[in-house]
Amino acid sequence: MLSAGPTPRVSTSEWEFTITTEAGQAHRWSWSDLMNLTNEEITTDIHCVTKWSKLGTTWRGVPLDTFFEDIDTAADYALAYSYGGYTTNLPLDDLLEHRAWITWEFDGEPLAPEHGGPARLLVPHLYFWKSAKWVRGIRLSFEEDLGFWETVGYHEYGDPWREQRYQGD
Ligand SMILES: Nc1nc2c(c(=O)[nH]1)N[C@H]1C(S)=C(S)[C@@H](COP(=O)(O)O)O[C@H]1N2
Ligand SMILES: [Mo]
Repeated sequence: MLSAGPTPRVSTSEWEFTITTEAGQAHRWSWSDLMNLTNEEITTDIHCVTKWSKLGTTWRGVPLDTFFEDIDTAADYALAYSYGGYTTNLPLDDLLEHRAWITWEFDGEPLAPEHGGPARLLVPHLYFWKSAKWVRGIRLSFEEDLGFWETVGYHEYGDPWREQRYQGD
């Protein structure tokens, strides 16, 4: 499982990132907004559900905490969605406390389109299918809407340490 479809080509000039609250309020960031936020370097291991792991990968990005600073929400769940139509669900808490980032650099280079460029979600403490490439936004809700792989039987949470690959694991 790498990409569930063709690689979308999204230029930074058209790229936008939107967080929509459960009340339907939309907050948007352009590429230049993103570049103006304080970013950080992230060094982390990543775990694919098909058993490979990559140790000590380096990324640059903005923690989701920054985007959520001005967002008024009581939602428990988030659905990340991408250019190209991919979706994946996560508890909102898992996006906070510097555990998730919007990233655009991998090993010191701009993120290649195949790997989610211009920007992808990075949530290294969960299986890598949660790290939506070509991320376009996050929708918040009180109920958990399942994403692309979760709808076809992958685990709704996906903790690699508990090997939560499939529903019921
Ligand atoms: N938009 C989108 N994001 C996605 C996927 C996808 O198909 N589409 N696949 C997921 C899966 S299953 C994996 S393992 C990783 C692969 O990331 P990579 O291509 O950078 O290795 O992206 C995740 N994010
Ligand atoms: Mo995967």
